[in-house]
This record gives sequence, structure tokens and C-alpha cells, in this order.
Amino acid sequence: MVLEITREIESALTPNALRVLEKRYLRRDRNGRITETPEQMFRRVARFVAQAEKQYRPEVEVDTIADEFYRAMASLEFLPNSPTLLNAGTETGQLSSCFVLPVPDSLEETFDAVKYTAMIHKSGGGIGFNVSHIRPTGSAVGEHFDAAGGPVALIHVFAGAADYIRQGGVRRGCNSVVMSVSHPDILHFINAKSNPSLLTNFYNSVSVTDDFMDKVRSGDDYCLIDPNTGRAVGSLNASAVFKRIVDQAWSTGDPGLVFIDRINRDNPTPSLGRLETITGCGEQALLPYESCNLGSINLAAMLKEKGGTLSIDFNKLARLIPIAVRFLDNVIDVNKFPVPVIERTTRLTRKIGLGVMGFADMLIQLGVSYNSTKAITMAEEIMEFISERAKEASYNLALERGVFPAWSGSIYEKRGLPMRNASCTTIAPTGTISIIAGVSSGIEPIFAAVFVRNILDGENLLEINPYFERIARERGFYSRELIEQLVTSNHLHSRKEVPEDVRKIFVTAHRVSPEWHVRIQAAFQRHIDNAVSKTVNFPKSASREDIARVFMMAWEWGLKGITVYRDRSRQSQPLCINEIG
Ligand code: B12
Repeated sequence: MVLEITREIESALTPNALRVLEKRYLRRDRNGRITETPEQMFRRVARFVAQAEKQYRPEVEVDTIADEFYRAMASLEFLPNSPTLLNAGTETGQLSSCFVLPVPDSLEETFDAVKYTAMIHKSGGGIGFNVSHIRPTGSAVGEHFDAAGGPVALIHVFAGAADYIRQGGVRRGCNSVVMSVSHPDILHFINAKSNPSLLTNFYNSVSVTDDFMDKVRSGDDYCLIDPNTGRAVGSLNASAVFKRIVDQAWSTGDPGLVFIDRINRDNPTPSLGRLETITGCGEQALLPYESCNLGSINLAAMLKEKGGTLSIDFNKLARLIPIAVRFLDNVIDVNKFPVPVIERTTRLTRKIGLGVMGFADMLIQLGVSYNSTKAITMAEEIMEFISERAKEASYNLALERGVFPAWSGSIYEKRGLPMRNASCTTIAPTGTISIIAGVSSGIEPIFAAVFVRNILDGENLLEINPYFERIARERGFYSRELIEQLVTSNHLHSRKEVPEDVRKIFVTAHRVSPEWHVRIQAAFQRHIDNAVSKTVNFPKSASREDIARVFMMAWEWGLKGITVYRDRSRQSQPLCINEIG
């Protein structure tokens, strides 16, 4: 029986999924030999996370809940973030993927944060920092004039610690750093990654206010504020600074923008302070020392067939969402947090992040192009449904287990709505878990129908979109020659043997115009408590004006942040296609 289940799961996993699991996730003995199957991995995680039930319902059969969790994961319909898969039921026991560490203007506390960075990275988590409180370069330190190293130098200290530690022994840390546009060192920060070999485990963003964006439009100056004294120490022209940001993002992909006023309009616990920092891949704004665990529903597996027509299976989604929310809430209880202050802060708000992956693969199966109004309508419909049901599940958990401790003073108290979690939804980047599920990542369009993934420290994994392969075989245009040619040149759109309707459905990241990338992101953001992790991929030929337009559009359309990348603007990149022009 066990062997049969194992075979069933393994046949659902793609060869690339198995490769990633073997290399990074499955437990090993002291000699490095793999000691568990994927099936046993999902059982280990399900059992461990189900333990939390005992605290609340001693009478409940933990095994029954564990079975529900197991089925959700083993069917690849729901996967939690990587640290949960890696560490549940192990000695490490750290299950969250995103953390925010404060970086105050004090040597002792800053080096505490460096220590916490090492501890979090060791357990596989990603970290968001905000260096806006660090005194500017050259400020006085005690009696010493012109002594402060400044915030950018400090980022290198964190990057060094993160580089030294390989996450869970397997990969480098994932970090993001934010600096307020009004910091006197802002121009230095904007250029901090102009040498692309520096800070490669960091993604940098400039935090901008609505006032700043208004001034970009009007061409006015704005004030630079010394965080040490709170006084204005100079001014810059907003549109000139915006141009610098655009210029650098066009050159290397960093920095992006964080729209901090928009983020705080959604702050569920304003009485605990303003949100200033986003986590590793931009998916979540958290308070200092907060952490969050994420999980993603595989939309490509949420379809049903009737009379030969596919449609979204809302009943299946409705069954899965409360299981996923219960799972993520349980994780907070069974998690071994890296330091006590993170445990205390996380348990105050109990934020979780349920999101989706495989959105593009779902659209392909439904015959809908990613860059169409139909796709926007579907994005809104699905995310609104998930968001409402997730809130309902959190409400039911509040009745069963109590509201989150910081509920008084929260936006939910004002509405008189008991909630177990201060926030419920997030679109995570789903870097590795989408490979395990064998689907397109997060809400990104497909990168190409056939392409090479350069990951796992230099391994090249060939990816053929399974729906493309199936359609090509069914409609008789599949050939080895076609696949080989598509790997070396992504000219699907100009291949005559590929019917036009197929070319339209398999629209790839660089063929989706930047406006459509932003429209899809905005459609999801409208129904997400936290933020959306997404990159607007531009073709190499994109101009600086194209980037500037997208940055403006992102602000106008209510995104919480924006990340762009122009193809081949860096010498090496993980996803490669050879497309001329
Ligand atoms: Co990134 N990133 N990233 N990123 N990132 C992605 C890989 C992707 C595909 C996002 C997208 O466009 N949808 C693009 C690459 C486009 C492409 O290949 N054609 C991308 C980009 C462009 C960037 C940035 C330029 C910022 C930006 O988006 N504008 C910077 C550049 C970093 C640098 O200076 N080298 C950037 C930064 C990051 C951080 C936040 C630092 C982390 C990486 C942490 C680290 O170094 N360890 C990060 C992640 C985690 C991802 C993400 C979400 C998952 C990667 C992953 O886990 N892959 C992917 C999106 C996705 O795949 N869904 C984007 C699966 C595992 C099994 O493989 O070998 O462990 P892996 O993956 C590693 C590499 O992918 C590497 O770090 C990963 C984790 O160790 N990596 C690299 C991540 N991003 C980048 C970017 C470049 C240029 C390089 C060389 C390497």
C-alpha cells in the first residue's frame, strides 16, 4: 500500500520536481543518503502541523486532520512555503519564510540584527530590512566627527552574514532592503547595485510616499531628512531622483519602488505602528520582528470538466481554503522561532499568507490569454473568492481558538469582526514550490513554452510546458525538431506550424506588454491583504521611458510595490531564452 501511494505521488511529480526534492528537501542521514520519499515528506509535515490541534481541541483525532493536510499537499493542490516542507518535524523546526528585522541606529542592536540574520538564513527564511533609520554617511558618532559608515555600508555587513550562511545548508539567503526616498544617502542607495556582482542576495527598493510621487509629476523639490535629528538637511528634485531610479532599474533590475502610503492604508494593526519594510521578495509588509508563513493554492489543479468544457471548480476551492487556513494558523503554534522576540511579535498578530500559483497554467487550460480582459476578470473573481473564504475560515478559527492577541485596536475590532489572523492573503513568489507542483510560478505568465532553468547552483533543467506538449501532440504539430528549436530560440509566435489560437494562449512573459503585467498585478492586489510578489519582465529592447511609465502606472493603479527586469540586463540570469531583438 505504502509503495503504491509512493508511486502515485512520484508519478505526479515532474522529473524537475523530483530533482529539486532530492537535492534540497528530502531528509538525509549523516552520510548524506536520502532517507525519505516525497510521500513520507508530506506525511512528516502533515503530522507535525496537525499537532497544534491538541492545544485547542483535546478530543479531536489529530490523525484525521493530518490526513486532510496530507491530501492537500500530496495532491499538489496546496503547498506551504519551503521552510515548512524542509523543517517540519525536524530539529530545526523553523517553518516561516518571511521575516522583518529592525535596523535601529545603534551599534549593539544592529549587530544583534546581524546575528538574527544568520540564524534566520540558516533555517531557510528570507528577511526584509529598512535602513532609513541609520544616520547618514559621515555623521558624527559620539565625539568622533565624520565617522558614520552610513546605511549602504551596513547593507554589505548584512549581505556578508547572509552569504556566509547557506540556507538550511542548501541555498543563499533571500533579502530585501528598503530606504526612504527622503534619506540623505538616497542617491548612494539607488546606485548600490550598479556593479551587478555586489549584493546579489539582496533586492533593493526605494520607499516613496504619495507626496513624492505627486512631486515627480509636478517637477517640485522635496526635503531630505536626517533620521538622527529629524531635521531637513537639504532638498532634491523629485523627478530627477525618479529618473535616477528608473535609469538604474533599466540597467540592472534594481531598485524597485515600495508605495509606503498605500501599504499603510491596509495596515491591519495601526496601533502597533506603521509598516515600513517589505519582506525578501516583496510579498509582505511586516512590523519589526514579525514573521509570516505562506502557502499557495495550485490554480492549475482547480478546474473541472463538464461535457468536454473546463471551468473553475469553486466547490473544490471552497473545500480546500479552510484546510489551508487551518494549516497556516497551526504553523504559528508549532513553529520553533529563531529568537523569542520574533515568537512574541508573530503571535501577537498571527499573520498568514494564503495565495496562489499556477495562474498562467490555469488560463492556458481554459484557453484564455494572459493579456486579455477575460484574464483580469478571472483574476478578480478567483482572488475575491479566495480572500472571502479565507477570512471566513479565519473568523471560524477565532470562534474556536480566540482572536489574535492584538485584535483590540485593530481594524477588525472597529468592524466588530472576530478574526484569528491579522491578515490572511499574500501572493508569494513560489520559486521552488511551483517547481515541485510543476506549474507556472505565482501569478506570473509562463516564461516560455520551452526553456532552460539555470538553478540549483549551476544545473540546467529543461522545462517543456506540459500543456504545450499535450496540445502539440493532440493537434499533430509536435516534433523533436520544434522543441529543440524552441529551446534555442523562443520564436513560438512566428512558428507557422503552431496554430494561431495556440500561439495566443501561450503568450510569454516578454510578449505580455508591461501594461498587462501591471493590470494583472493590480487585479490580484485589489483582493489581497498583504502584497503581491511579481516582476514585470521587459524585453531587452525596452527603453527607460517604458520603465518610467510602468512605475507611474503601478502607483496610480494602487500596487504596493513594483519590480522590473529587462531581459539580459545582467550577464547571467536564472531563466534563459535566446530571442533576438
Ligand atoms: Co530574483 N529573479 N531577482 N531574487 N527571484 C527571479 C529568479 C526572476 C525569474 C523573477 C521573474 O522575473 N519572474 C528574475 C530573473 C529573470 C530571468 O531569469 N530572466 C529575478 C530577478 C530579475 C531578480 C533581480 C534582478 C530583481 C528583480 O526582479 N528586478 C534581483 C537580482 C539578484 C542579483 O543581484 N543577483 C533578484 C533578487 C532576488 C532575491 C530577492 C535576492 C532572491 C534570491 C536570493 C538568493 O540569491 N538566494 C530572489 C528570488 C528568490 C527569486 C525567485 C522568486 C525564486 C528563485 C528560486 O527560488 N528558484 C524567482 C522567481 C521564480 O522563480 N518564481 C526570481 C528556484 C530554486 C530551486 O532555484 O537555484 O535556488 P535556486 O534559485 C536561485 C536563483 O534563482 C537566484 O537565487 C535563487 C535562490 O537561491 N536568483 C537570481 C534569484 N533571482 C536572481 C536574479 C539573477 C539575475 C540571478 C543571476 C540569480
